[in-house]
Amino acid sequence: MTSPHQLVAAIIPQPLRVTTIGRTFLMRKPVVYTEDFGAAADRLVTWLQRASGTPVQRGRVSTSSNIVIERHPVASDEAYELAVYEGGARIRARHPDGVSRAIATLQQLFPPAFHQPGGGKFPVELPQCWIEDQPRFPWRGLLLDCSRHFMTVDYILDLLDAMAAHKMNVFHWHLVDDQAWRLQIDRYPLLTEVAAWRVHNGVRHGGFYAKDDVRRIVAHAASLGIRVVPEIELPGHANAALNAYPHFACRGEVPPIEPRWGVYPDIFCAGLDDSLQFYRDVMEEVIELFPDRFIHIGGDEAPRDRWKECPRCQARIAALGLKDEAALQTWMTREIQTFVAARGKAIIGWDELQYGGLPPDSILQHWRYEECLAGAIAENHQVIISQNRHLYFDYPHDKDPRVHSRDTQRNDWMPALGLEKVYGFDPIGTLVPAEKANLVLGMECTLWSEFAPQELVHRQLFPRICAVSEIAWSSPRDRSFAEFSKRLDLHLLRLKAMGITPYDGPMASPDWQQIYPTP
Ligand code: TNX
Repeated sequence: MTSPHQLVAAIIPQPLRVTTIGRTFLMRKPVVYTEDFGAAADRLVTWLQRASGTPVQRGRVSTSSNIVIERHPVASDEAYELAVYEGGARIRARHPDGVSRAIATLQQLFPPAFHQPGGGKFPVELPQCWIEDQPRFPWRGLLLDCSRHFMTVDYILDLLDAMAAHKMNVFHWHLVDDQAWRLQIDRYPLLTEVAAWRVHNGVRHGGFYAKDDVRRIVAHAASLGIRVVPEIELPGHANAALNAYPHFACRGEVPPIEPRWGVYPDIFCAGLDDSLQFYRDVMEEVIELFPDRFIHIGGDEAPRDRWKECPRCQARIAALGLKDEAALQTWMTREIQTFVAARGKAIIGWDELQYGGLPPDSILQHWRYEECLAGAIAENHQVIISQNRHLYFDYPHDKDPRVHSRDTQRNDWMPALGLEKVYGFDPIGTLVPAEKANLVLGMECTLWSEFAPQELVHRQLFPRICAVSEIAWSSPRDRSFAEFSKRLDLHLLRLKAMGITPYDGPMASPDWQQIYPTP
């Protein structure tokens, strides 16, 4: 049994200030009351009902156990105050996002059993406490690659809940890559009829997100205070889309869709007006579906060899008076960026986008090339830190010989990334000079799924995402891995109750060579 005092001492991510008085409060089935934050209150009621298996009411403050949610001028939209006292609990925030973060904290004050449907019981003993909290960074993201492996809508909905429980607030949805295009686009039906599927060793793998699926995911995320940023790669990582529409490729033909990872040579032909029109059409439908101000346009790993030999691309370079193929990529990016900007949207791109100069208002997501990060910062662009050596959760947790020796595709480019290394990462003062810290919007961990079909995603993410939630949310003062590890021990009970099985030491990994033999 965990005591209420242990629970309040084991919140992840660590709040800014926690004051306790060593007393507890016995909460009977509470009444949830709010004047301003109805949707958040409903969500809390749903959680309490699921946890306890009994109906919980919204209503007037009357009983001896209340949970009250009030509007209050705290420091920022995500900031909140939470008190547990002799009459119940009180949440104060100025915005629904702050209420969402407070609920995540309040849930952790309940015994771990409450995180399992039907696992909790009233009355329940809660620690009396006073918590003031606000995030370090406004952007605390997770990239989920649903292209290399398809993930179901239900899986994503649950993952959003797990993100909210850790106060993560950006779901970066990687929907397009060489191995599949996953987003329904009405004007290009072959994207989901052809480009969402592959056959390997006689087995068909794939799936796509219909517009209604997207709307469900965006709505659920919004209810949790999570933004959804779609990524539509431009002009590279396009082999799947080009299988559906090969005439957009420089040579008019491309290799079949297969689980061969890495960088593919065929990208959209930049000399073809139809390629640009394709992206404009796609963006129009993307803009309709995703309310967030940002659209990620990739821009990474786009080899330009085909453009060098393509008469149409060369004609475009000549007509526009461009210096080379790199300038052609910059031009193409700008065409699409101005198109979305006219519709009120801004773009995010990977490091490589910086080589051609970043469009105004755009954000750089840093994964690998430090000179690009430095360049973006020098030009006062905002940046998101996803540096691969610390935040790529497709990398193995340990130097597990059973993974490393067998897995030739993976050996060279995926160094081991353990929990302590993640927790010890701070981009400020290392990657970014302290005087430019204000340009760091936040951090995002990535789950590229070449080696992680859905059933392995939890194992790759947890518990490393707990560490990221803390380095991105909590103040870096007094950070100690030993102390975090103690809190994590208890936190693992919460995860277990949520049905999440985290990584727990090396295990025999799937034999990828057998599953995906090198062609
Ligand atoms: C690099 S990060 C990629 C992805 C891969 C990942 C594997 C980036 C912009 N491109 O396409 O999935 O490495 O770790």
